[in-house]
Amino acid sequence: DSSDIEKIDHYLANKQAGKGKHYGEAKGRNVILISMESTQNFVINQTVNGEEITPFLNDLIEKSYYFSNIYDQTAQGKTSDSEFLVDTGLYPLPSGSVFVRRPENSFNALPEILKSSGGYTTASLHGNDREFWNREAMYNTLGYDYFFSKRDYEVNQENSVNYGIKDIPFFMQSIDKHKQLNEPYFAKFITLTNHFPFLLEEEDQLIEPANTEVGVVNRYVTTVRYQDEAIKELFEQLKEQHMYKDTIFVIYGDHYGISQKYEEGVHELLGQKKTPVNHMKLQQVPLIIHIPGQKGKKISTVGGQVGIRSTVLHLLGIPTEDKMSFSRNLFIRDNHPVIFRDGDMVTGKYGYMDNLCYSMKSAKQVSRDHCLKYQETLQQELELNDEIILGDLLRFINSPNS
Ligand code: GP9
Ligand code: MN
Repeated sequence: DSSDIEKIDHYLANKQAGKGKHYGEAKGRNVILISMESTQNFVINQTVNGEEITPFLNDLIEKSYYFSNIYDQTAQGKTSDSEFLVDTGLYPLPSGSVFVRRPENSFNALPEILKSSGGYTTASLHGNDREFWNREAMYNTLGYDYFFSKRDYEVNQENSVNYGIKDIPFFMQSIDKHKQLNEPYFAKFITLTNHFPFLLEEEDQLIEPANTEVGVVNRYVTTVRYQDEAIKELFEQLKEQHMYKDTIFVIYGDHYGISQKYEEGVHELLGQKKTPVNHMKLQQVPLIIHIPGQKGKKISTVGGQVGIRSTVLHLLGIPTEDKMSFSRNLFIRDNHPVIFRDGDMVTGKYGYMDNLCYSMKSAKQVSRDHCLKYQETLQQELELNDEIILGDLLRFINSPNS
């Protein structure tokens, strides 16, 4: 009821005060989000047999804001959880996917905010079926005007692999749909080729597979390399169509690709020891925000995917103080813990995993007190989060007339 809302509002208010240095830098621009399937941060600036895995992204980073310490906060809802984190600034549920469980809720999501504060047209583009992850229903709730899905693409055996249409034909066929959106627009592209078990025909392999003991990891390198090429070709197309300059690009990994079961192969590839801290660091996903014409800057603040929404709104010059979410602007984020759905957490200094506390610097186990002092915040945030989602509490503040 409304007392719950007050309690939550009290907790969330003021946490995001102030306008940082980058406020409004991308005001009025079109927004293109690229959700990169299963893309972990370790591939960035990493070579295999002397070849870069992500040559295009490595170049792009030099002229972008590159957030190099951002953690995957998804749970069982995988891609749908990452979409939820970005659009709502809330955490996913501990089990299942919010997309499937709560499609009728009110969320005051990013597409809705962009529509009401900036007159944006909003769209999601993805080569899978509309029903997958209950996207069709949830996208209505989140405020997407258009959803271009498998049925809107020409998909055949030749241009497909694994889950569906390959990223290059997906982007190439997307341009015509995308071009029709009224400006300013918010368009989300969700890639697909870099999905477990990372299958790719030889003709599409632009890099040799890695040679670790783990086949999954060896193949992963080739599908990430392919995805990098696809994004490069998207950028080339956008430039040709004069759709590049007036846009802000937000490119991020949706969640890990290599599960713990296969992680030895990554340790081998990176020449690192199998330690809890290295495992934790492998949960990082890249976050690249590119505003054409800007100077590059690496931001090493520790944060999570939940922070993407506030960061983007901040750059667009749309205030976030009045928005109910757990999203903290990644440019000015303090030492607030990055919270994982299973109760683990990480700060700049400490990582809490399976009830043990580690120094992120020395990788050694330290007294649990260093981590336990964040427990109250962590529990409070997750509890409030679940109250909001399960009680559909944002409906009380969402009404356009309120
Ligand atoms: C399917 C794609 C992949 O549409 O989003 O789903 P995932 O298994 O990564 O959640
Ligand atoms: Mn995914």
